Amino acid sequence: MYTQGLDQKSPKKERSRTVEPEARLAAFQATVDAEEKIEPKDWMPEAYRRTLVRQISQHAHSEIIGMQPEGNWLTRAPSLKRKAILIAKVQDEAGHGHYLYSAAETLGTSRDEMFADLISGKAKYSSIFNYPTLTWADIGAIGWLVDGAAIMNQVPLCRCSYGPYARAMVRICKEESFHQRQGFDIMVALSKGTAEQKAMAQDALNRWWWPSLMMFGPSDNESKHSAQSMAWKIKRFSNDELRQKFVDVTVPQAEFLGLKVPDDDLVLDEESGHYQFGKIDWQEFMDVLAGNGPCNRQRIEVRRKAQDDGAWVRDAARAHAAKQSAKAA
Ligand code: BYC
Repeated sequence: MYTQGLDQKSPKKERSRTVEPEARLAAFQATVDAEEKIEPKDWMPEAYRRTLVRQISQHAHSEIIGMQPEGNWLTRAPSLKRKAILIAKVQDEAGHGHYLYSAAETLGTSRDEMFADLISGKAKYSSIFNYPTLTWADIGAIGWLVDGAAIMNQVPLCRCSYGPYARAMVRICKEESFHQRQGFDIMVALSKGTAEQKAMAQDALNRWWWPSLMMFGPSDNESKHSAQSMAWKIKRFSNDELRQKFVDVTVPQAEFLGLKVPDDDLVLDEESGHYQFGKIDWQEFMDVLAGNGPCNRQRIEVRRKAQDDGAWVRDAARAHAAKQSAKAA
């Protein structure tokens, strides 16, 4: 479904001779403004293509790297039921990664190139997955906060102007909603549990709150891509708008759990109905993006090893495909 654009001439070759006349750009923008989808074989400005490859591949990498902090608890989940649910969730993340890589491939970038960029550190993935999962409550906090933030960010992407990305996001968002509910369910169980369990839930909230706010990206005045991405209807809301929506929805949930959001400046502004929150430590965000978060090196190393260990499977699949096509010929 997503590979229909791959029988075109290589976009890379076209790139160097692409002239983008005003009329074509205007027609493209008119299509976007009319809320029509851009499909792989449609003409698109080169910068639009590059922006999508950057964002979709970063998104795919986040799903794949995001399996690691959660996978860390698969063997230690507190019951068979919790274990089965967590396995299903981690498998979903793998599926999301695959849909997204497929969507990015329709833009003429191969999966091998994207993997290489992840392992070399050229491509980013979400900052959130560079933090460790120290206790079982972290699995609850990831589902509740990280998937909660992901849903806030990703539901608008179902209306993204690029068809394959928008369609992939529909199923992803449905599954993310289930993930968010399972995380909240863990937090409810712990919050209603023993004093020790409640303390564990509070500790997880303390450690995951601020990194979750950072997931939405730099504040609007620092976000270099937002304006153009919004004009192209790739993004529908700015980073700060989405962050605010997340805080407004999540603070009452923390109150329901009887937990304290670790922000002394958090206050409900009765007039606007929005929560005002404290300053985000953007230096920490920049450090994580620069590769110096608590787990950056470990995450990439695990990914690199998985890539190397899987080489024989790819070789076998290629050999099988060659044999089949030789037979057919
Ligand atoms: N982490 O101009 P900006 C998930 C980068 S959820 C790392 O605002 P843009 C999951 C940004 O790439 C997570 N890097 O950029 C959940 C750019 O760098 P480059 C994944 C970040 O693109 C649960 C620079 O900072 N979700 O998958 O307009 C379980 C300037 O930023 C971050 C998505 O990827 C960050 N937090 O907006 C399992 C959703 N924030 O490329 C899995 C799709 C910013 O110029 N992505 N940067 O070197 C988006 O919506 C947007 O790309 C962002 C950033 C909101 C993340």
